[in-house]
Amino acid sequence: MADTTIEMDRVSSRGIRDHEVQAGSADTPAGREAPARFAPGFLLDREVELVADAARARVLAEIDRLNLVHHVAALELHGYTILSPEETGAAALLEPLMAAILRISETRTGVPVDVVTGDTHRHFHLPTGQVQWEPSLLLKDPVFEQALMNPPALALITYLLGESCIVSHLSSMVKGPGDDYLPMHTDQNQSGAIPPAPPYAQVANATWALTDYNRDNGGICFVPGSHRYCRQPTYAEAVDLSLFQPLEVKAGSIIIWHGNTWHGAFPRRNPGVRVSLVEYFSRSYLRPSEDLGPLISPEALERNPPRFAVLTGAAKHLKDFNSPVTRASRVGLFV
Ligand SMILES: O=C(O)CCC(=O)C(=O)O
Repeated sequence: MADTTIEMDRVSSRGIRDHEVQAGSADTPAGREAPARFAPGFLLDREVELVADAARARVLAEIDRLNLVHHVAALELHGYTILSPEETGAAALLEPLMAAILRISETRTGVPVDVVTGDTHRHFHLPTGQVQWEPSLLLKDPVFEQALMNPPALALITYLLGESCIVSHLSSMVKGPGDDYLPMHTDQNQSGAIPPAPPYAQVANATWALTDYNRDNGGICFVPGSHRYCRQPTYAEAVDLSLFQPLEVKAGSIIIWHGNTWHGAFPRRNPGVRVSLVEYFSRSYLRPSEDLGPLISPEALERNPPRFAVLTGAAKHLKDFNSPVTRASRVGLFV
């Protein structure tokens, strides 16, 4: 019975068990001792199981504490959700984030970003669309550490990827006016895993919209519910603009999505630039796009909570394949 329950935990896209594994009384399945003659390989390690249960309880309690249950519902139903600027509680961060991204973008090009006309960014034609993309931001300004540790965004990412999840990359996009749209895709597909994708998230994205997002501003678009297809769009679907449903999002919002959710972006038709901070996360067993762990300074570890070390890969215990936490991460979605 306990094995079946754990299996459901693995396969459920809701990530919520139908039955709790209860320690204690002899008339609950978990209270029965397995006969000692069975080889340990037939049974889950009880210690590991309890670690997974405790992680699940913590993750769901944090969702409750921060009043995020409706966002969890949106993630489950649509595959994405939007934290409003009021919900992020991060109004004071927006101006410094924008200033840091514009400064870093200018350092690369040698030209200040023309935020009014966007003319400095008409000529960018990258595989990621008509954008200037700047990686490794966590190493460039401490303001990005504060963004990473935003409690509601982190709680929702943790719901999707578990407590041991890591930052794969933290980067910025400055998108200029033009004709390029970004074809529909899944982030899961970019992780290199072979389809079909599992129904639970292996990667997830929290993107800070630092300017207003809508269709003519070159905003992101989603296919609601597509995370349940567990596959990337076909070629025809990827370029079928009729599938693209634009988001209307106010500057300062954080858009969060499951790695299976189909998304793309419209061309920016308005003058000016669209600016975003992309926080891309994965489960701890996937290789990150940026190997930040060895590069994070002692000062950065000192000024942030312990979770920062886990997120950036600087924490040692994740590299111990036999620690209860690592073993439990193969059992429960929330570890
Ligand atoms: O913000 C956009 O234009 C799309 C970003 C995107 O596709 C991604 O971060 O995976």
